[in-house]
Amino acid sequence: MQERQLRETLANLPLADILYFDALDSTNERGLQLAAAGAAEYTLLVAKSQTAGRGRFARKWVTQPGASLAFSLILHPYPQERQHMSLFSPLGALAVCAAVADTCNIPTAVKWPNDVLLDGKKTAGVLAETAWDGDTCKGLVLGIGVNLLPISVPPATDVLFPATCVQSHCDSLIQADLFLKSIFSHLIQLRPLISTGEFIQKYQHHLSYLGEQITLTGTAGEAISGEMLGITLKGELRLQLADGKEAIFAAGDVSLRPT
Ligand code: BT5
Repeated sequence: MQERQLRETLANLPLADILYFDALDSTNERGLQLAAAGAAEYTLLVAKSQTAGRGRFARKWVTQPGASLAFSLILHPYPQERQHMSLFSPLGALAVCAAVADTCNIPTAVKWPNDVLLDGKKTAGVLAETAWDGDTCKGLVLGIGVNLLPISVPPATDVLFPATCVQSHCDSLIQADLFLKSIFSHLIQLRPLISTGEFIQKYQHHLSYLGEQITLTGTAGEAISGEMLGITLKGELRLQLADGKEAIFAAGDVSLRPT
């Protein structure tokens, strides 16, 4: 993706600024620094390559120059959205799903809470982080990484979950700049729904493993198995345990694996 082409493609979108980097440690890391320094809502950071791209729980995210999309968007959640901060990560995932649907004839699914799956394999990941000044939230940084072309897919030995890329499921040629434009356009369309039940309905509609047996792994490595019942209004996972009781898990506490 050439910088000039990207700027032309994104020219008419309501972005405050477009910061393009040939190489960067992490667009989320730089986004957090800029948010803390007062960067405006819808400042976009795009990197061709990342040397320290990251996922949740400090996991590594692989960005392949020329084949992956890696960007972060600075948001300043409105007061009514602040009750729903945990839904920004799914917002990013649903925007990626909608961008895939614009281009390809393949069903998309969200693996709770932040992965986009095509044919059951991970093609995109979302990382929402917040910048704080004491008790004041200085902004939310929504980072999205998408595998576009086949060489962006890391070897199976390097990933916790099977991976794929968008191009492998599409006949038409995927162009990074247009794909980013589509994600952003869907994101701003979906964002007003975040504080409504309609958002949860859309989220649940895309949820993979609904009604299936799954295993959650807690931060201490403990495994919790049960049937996925759905998600709560806050985006927490509802699980029916072996004893028939329902348990609720927040995204920051557990990782999900199909059983
Ligand atoms: C995520 O975390 O999936 C969130 C990834 C967010 C990346 C974007 S890129 C732009 C912005 N800047 C950043 O520094 N980050 C964001 P998580 O659910 O924790 O998944 C991480 C796991 O995904 C790793 O441990 C690997 O197993 C796997 N993985 C790493 N790179 C991958 C890739 N390119 N494709 C598929 N899986 C990958």
